[in-house]
Amino acid sequence: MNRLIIISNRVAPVTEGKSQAGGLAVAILEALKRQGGIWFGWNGEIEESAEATEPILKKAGNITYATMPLSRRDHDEYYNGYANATLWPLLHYRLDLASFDAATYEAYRRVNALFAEKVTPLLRDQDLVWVHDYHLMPLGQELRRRGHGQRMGFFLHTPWPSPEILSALPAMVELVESLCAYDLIGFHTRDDLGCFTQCVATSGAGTVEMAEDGASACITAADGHRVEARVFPISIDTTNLEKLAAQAAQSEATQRLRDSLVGRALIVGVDRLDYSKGLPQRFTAFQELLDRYPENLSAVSFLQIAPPSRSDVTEYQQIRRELETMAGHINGHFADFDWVPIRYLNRSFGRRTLAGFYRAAQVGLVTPLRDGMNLVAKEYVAAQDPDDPGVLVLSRFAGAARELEEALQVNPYDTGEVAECLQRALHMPLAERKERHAAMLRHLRTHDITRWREDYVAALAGHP
Ligand code: GDG
Repeated sequence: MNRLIIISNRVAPVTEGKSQAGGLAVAILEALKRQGGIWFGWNGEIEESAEATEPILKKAGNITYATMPLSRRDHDEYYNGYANATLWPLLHYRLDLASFDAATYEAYRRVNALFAEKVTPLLRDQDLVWVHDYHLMPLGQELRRRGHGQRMGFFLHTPWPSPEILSALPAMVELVESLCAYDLIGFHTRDDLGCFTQCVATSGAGTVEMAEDGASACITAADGHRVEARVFPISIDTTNLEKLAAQAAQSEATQRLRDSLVGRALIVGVDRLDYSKGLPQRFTAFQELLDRYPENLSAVSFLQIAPPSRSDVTEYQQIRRELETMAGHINGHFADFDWVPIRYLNRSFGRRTLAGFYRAAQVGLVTPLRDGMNLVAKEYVAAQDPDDPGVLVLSRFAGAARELEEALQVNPYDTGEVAECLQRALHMPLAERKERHAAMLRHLRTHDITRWREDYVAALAGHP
């Protein structure tokens, strides 16, 4: 079996079996464990001599972790700069938040070249190389320039926006061309794939032959290289989460949460603190629920868990301040001496604790303005008690909306509609809740993280 070489910006500090490990890290580890291989990327450290440093290799069974530090300058310009202040907002349709700076693009290319240089001595001819996410789009091209002919795949975890948005990016054509150096490019949805193939065609990077079902395309790049672009919707470890949530229903944390609610209904949201997640609009929608349907006063609590992320980037500091002000304002206006409407927590919790919180909530509120997939939506469904399930209110701009058709789907910008759907969710009859939940759970049991990983690796190996 060919070795698998996973390359991602960050190598997750994962200890197997640890409850903090996210689904993606676990899936990657499982793939590596099966095939044997290397996980290469940044170790999270900043060191001035980074460029001269060789990757640190740590072996655990048949997996080698190969990690390296970044210099302060590369961290600022490549990671905080081009990746998170240019590409991330653009890929999420936020032209208004994207900054354009030739120096950060230069750094992006430089770090991709550096990664290619550092991983080169570790590669063997028969390896399968799987590169993850928007930080590393040009990496495949950099590896090809160094003579690597192995099968190479790329998977994009964010949306791919329409060409009208992306054409604002000065380097768009170069980036699309560089993606054509891979053999396989994976997206979450057909919409993303469709937008990507339009970009390929309009930029002249290649010619596109779309499959009839719209789920894959064959691209012939300008230099004649053929690339498959295909939809692989990422998912969760469904059965594991079902079990975890059933156990966590009795845990001390879940019990404490239930006790604190004294019979009130609970709405739950769990998101990295990121402007793509639509949190200010969500807070407004909850406020409208209380305004328009006053029977919810003192009867419903909204628990929003939002661990801070990328806090070096100005826009992330701004949204944090905005949400603190909003939560303070809404609570100040509506709270009673024995009830606080919004419990807004800027911290993370263990997976088991989260699973228990999902299960205790009558409504899962997932309203990103744009999201590649959104795993929280899937986790909320898997964590429900099938005999008395809660209702998922889901943004139609999340990739997950393509699969979770039985969720109450909303336009997250239309806060009035979200408030209405919250009211409907809170009062949905049991039979309807069960029917919707069963259909979604059926889908998630067959379309889980194992299927995602196996489908991708098989296609990468050339055995679709
Ligand atoms: C990107 C794309 C795509 C969150 N808070 C805590 C915690 N989490 C876990 C959730 C979930 C994961 O983090 C978040 O995944 P999402 O998919 O919701 O969002 P992003 O972080 O933006 O992920 C996204 C994904 O990549 C995969 O391709 O779906 O569209 O943006 O698993 O449970 N986990 C723990 N404590 C927390 O407080 N343990």
